Amino acid sequence: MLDLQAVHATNTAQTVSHQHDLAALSEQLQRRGVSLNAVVEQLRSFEVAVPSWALGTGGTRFGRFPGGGEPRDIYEKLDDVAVIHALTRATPRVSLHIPWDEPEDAAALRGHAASLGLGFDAVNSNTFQDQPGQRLSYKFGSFCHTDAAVREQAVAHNLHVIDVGQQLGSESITIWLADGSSYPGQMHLRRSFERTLECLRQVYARLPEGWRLFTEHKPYEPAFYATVVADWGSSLMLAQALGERAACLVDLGHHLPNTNIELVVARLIAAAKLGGFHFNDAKYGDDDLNAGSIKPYQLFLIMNELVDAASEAEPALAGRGAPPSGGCAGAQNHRRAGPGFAPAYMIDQSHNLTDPIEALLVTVDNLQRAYARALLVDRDALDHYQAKNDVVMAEQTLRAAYETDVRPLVAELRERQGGALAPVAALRASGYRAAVTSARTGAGYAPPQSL
Ligand code: RM4
Ligand code: MN
Ligand code: MN
Repeated sequence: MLDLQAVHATNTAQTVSHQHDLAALSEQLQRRGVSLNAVVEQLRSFEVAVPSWALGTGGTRFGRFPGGGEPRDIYEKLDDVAVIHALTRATPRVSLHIPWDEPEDAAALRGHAASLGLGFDAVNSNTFQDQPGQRLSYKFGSFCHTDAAVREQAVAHNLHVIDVGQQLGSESITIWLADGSSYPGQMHLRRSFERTLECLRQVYARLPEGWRLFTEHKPYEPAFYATVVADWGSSLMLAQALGERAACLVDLGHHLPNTNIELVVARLIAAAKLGGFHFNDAKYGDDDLNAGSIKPYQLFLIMNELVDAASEAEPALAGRGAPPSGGCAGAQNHRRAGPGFAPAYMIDQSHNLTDPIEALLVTVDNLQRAYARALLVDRDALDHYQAKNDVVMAEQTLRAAYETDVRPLVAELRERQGGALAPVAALRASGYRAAVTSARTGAGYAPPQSL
């Protein structure tokens, strides 16, 4: 459905200025001993999954203001993801929410996705709402519930989600629980955690071969006093108790203000329990804004931990052609990430005011920029300054990478793969939104409100 002619025309119109900017960046990087081409190629490995729930306009608990051409079903959502992938070449997978986007025929959906060049990332279960016809209520929790029958129902739902995921070709399940309490005394803090672990054990025991299970923490909302999986510590306890294939998922919006999220990431890497991310950004709470829109430096520092860990797993990822320049001897001894280091990168956002496709294009670009900047960190110099306790130069080493304008580099990667130099401009020129606005009439699909 995307008018590729229009995309090429926008690329052509920008070619001259892009080449100038790219040459300037290449020269600048050369002076630092970094090959632009090498970084472009390393950036290629950064892919991120789009959540099925982010393609329609989101809402708040006060209302929702839908835009034109919203996808009416999961098929149309996949069509939109295909557009995002065509423009960015970095979003080949979809993370499905069940039952919100439960397919009637999983095999058919998988086939449709494959025809668009798409596959499926983690499937997400939902025991935070009651569904029509559901026997027992989750009002007072699911896995933590005092009633064993409710817990059984919640476990059965998760097994069903795994089953659907298997048919779709997913290889992981993400479990976010709204379980918790809003008043002191409402819930036994330790026993509710034990019951939750017991349910997770039952789900974990039924994980298909090659699958992973992610637990996602969140400190509050909808429970306002104590959530059962409130923080990375609780999530880590669960993942460690469950076993090797359980890991923690870090949603950037699920932390109390001023939490040092890059430190959380570093700790989970050290414990070999970093499963993946839900990227977004926030000013106050679980705001689900575009990743990198509020705290771009934080996003860079998180990416820095990821690139650092990935470069231990695969030293070629150091971004530079030159040999190590006097890094501190013995630094290798502290390296831990290991060869299997491959966190799942996913987006989890709610687009209340913006066109969801445009918001996701901006997000993917922001994520790639942050990752590219992290690739530019001179790790040997950083090791060296850290060893010498040269605080100023250590910080400046990070900032030098962060302050590099990598926009031409990210655009270059997109173009090399057949994508758009400027995705939002290309989307607008293509007329896609107008086309789907006239095509998608009638059904009035209302996506769920933001959580
Ligand atoms: C939650 C959490 C989950 C997401 C739901 C919609 O706050 O972030 O990952 O599936 O919202
Ligand atoms: Mn999330
Ligand atoms: Mn959330």
